[in-house]
This record gives sequence, structure tokens and C-alpha cells, in this order.
Amino acid sequence: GSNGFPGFNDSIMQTLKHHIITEFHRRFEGDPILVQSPGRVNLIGEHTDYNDGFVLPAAIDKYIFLAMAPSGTDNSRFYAADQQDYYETDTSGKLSKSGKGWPDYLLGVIDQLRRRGYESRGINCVFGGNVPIGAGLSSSAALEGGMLFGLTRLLGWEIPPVEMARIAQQAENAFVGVQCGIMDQFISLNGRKNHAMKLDCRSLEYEFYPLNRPDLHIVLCDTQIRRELASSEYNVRRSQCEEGVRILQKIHPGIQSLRDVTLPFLKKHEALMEPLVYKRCNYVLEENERVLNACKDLDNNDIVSFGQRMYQSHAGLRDKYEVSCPELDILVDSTRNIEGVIGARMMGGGFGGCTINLVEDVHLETFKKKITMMYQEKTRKHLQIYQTKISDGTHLMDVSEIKTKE
Ligand code: GAF
Repeated sequence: GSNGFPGFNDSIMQTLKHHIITEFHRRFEGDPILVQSPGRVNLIGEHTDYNDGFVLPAAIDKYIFLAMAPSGTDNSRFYAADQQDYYETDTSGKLSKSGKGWPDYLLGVIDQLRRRGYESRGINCVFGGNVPIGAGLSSSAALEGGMLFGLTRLLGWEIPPVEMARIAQQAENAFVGVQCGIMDQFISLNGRKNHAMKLDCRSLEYEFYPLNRPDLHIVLCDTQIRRELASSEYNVRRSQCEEGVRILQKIHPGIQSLRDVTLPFLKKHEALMEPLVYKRCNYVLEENERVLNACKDLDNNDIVSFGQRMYQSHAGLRDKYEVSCPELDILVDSTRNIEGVIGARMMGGGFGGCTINLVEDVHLETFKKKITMMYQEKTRKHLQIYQTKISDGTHLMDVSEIKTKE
């Protein structure tokens, strides 16, 4: 289990599922399906997805559960169990934003489906779970993917996995208004237990790498910092990369994204761009190389080399891409003085959220103690730690096993 007691996590999961189903029966008619949709980690390959590059994420054992059934009317009714918040609207025609946040992730999916010709009457949905919000573990992708997956099952729509990820991503881009890449939605929907996924964000071809060593743990350290500037800076980084591409296109019109650029080519034309634009592009190309080399490390079972690349990734994000923050740097630096840490780096968009740490089993407990103390000492802030296991992507749960009628 994720806090060290066998079965502990399982029983939390049972309670969560039970709660969601019970809440559904309390509010709505009929027997719902139950969808389990995971959050994610990313081992390496940050800010590469929207540059047509490579990423190495994995789905984790933190989930959003969605109980869903047709409503029988044109209206859809949504209940966010964790927020204890309700939203109802007609979803049979053109959709507009809810004006209150969470419903937009669900409406965005219905909107994208509609645009592709998948139309339906309303649905009832209760959801909730334990993916921390705003911590960089992709609770929004889990919610979008969960709604999408549930609808395809309820309505018998067969949509290939790659298309599923695109629909969920575009729900976020077009409806929620966040210009994210495809990594989070792709891995949440399509992850595989005990495997990391090497995803080529251009071709959307993917390959699974076994990552299931009992002597290693994936530990997330949550700074608890949530910075508003994260999304505006994210868009600034995106446009800096696009600017680099535009400049290089003048030399080689065939270049469509940073994926088409090599490091020597970039270096050769450094003088054509602002230093900042060069730094950003340089980071992206180096990070792509690191992902490919990290995958070779996994093939060679060279976890030490893999861990070194995680540290290099962090340094690049801090110095060249400039999306880290003091708290994230403190966490990563602190691991240098703690025994048993194979690799550590900031994870996700940056400016807060979590670091991802590969930690040896024998040193796990002292790691947790020491990193918590060091963080407290240096920042006067409390550190939240999540121990995670790699799990399957979005799927249906067997509801019959869950007893809800007391
Ligand atoms: C966020 C985005 F949603 C992803 O698409 C990705 O760009 C990531 O930041 C950075 O690697 O999670």
C-alpha cells in the first residue's frame, strides 16, 4: 500500500468508490457504470510534448472515480463529491462555459465529441477521488479522460486510443482554455500498470518500458506551492519555442517544429535569435535527447545513469527553461545529501507542484524523514509526500463488487 502498510491503499480505494456510488444513488435514478481514471507522473521529458518531442510518463495509483448513467433528458447533471458542488445544464445543443471551473472539464469533452458528430442526450455523473488538485499530477486530464471514456462506454462509441487522447486534450485547449500539450491526457487514458510510456508526441506512437523494481520507489514531494503565473508563463514558453521555429524556418522552410532541429543546427544559427529564445530551444532539444538516452538506460537496466539524467533535466528546467522555483530547487538540492536517492527533478509545468524522486527501498523511510525536515528548515513550509505505484490507464470498474445498499 502507498503508506507502507499492505492493503492500506486498497481499502482507501474501496471507500472512495463506495462513496461515489452511494452519492450517485442518493441523487439519481438507475445503475451507473463506474470509471476509474488515474493521475500521472512524468519521469523525464518536460515541456517537450508541445514541441513535437518525447516524454516518458506513467499513470499512477491516484484516481478520479466517475459514476455515470444516461439522464433520460436533454439535461446533464454533475455532482463534484469532493467540492460538494452541483451543476446542471442542457447539453443537447451548443455548449457554453459554466463560469465556475470544474464543470468545464466535463462540458469540454461533450463539446469536442459533438463537434466530431458524437451526439447524445444528457448524462448524470458523480465524481471524486484522491488526485491532489493543482499539484501537477494532472487531475484535470484524469477528469476529462474519465468523462470521455465513460461516455464511449455508455453510448457504444468506439474511438481509437490516440483519438481519445486528442479529444481530451482539445477539450482542455478549446473549452477550458489551457494550451497544454497531449502528454497528460494521453498517459491518463492509455497508461499500463508497472510500465512507463515512451511517447513520441509528433507521431503519437508509443512504447512501454517495464518499470517495476521492488527495490525502487517513485516518491513525489509536494511543495504545496500553487502559483497563478504558471499558466501565463507556460504560454510564454510555448511562444518562445514557436519564435525559434519561425526564425529557423527562414533558413530551412521544411522545419515545422523543434523536432526538426538538431543541436548543431541550432548552435550554428544562435546569432539570429534573442538569447532567451535560444536558451529555451536549446533546453528542449537537450531534453529530447535525454528522454531517448533515458530509455536506453532502462533497456540496459542502468538506473543510476537514468537518475543522473533526471538531475540534468532539473538543471535545464531551472537554468535554461526557467520554470523552476526556489522551493523546487531546495527539494532537488536536498536529495544530494540524502542516501538512497537515484534521481530527482521538478515535474510538470513548474513554478510549484511536485518533484519526482526515485528512491531505494532500504532508504525510503529515512528519505521521507530527512527531506521533510530539510524542507521545513529551509522554507518554513510543510512538505506533503505521496508514494505512488504505476497503474493502468482509464478503465471501467466492476460495480457489482461494491456494496452500496446498506
Ligand atoms: C503540463 C501540460 F499539461 C503538459 O502538456 C506538459 O506540457 C507539461 O506541463 C510540461 O511537460 O502538465
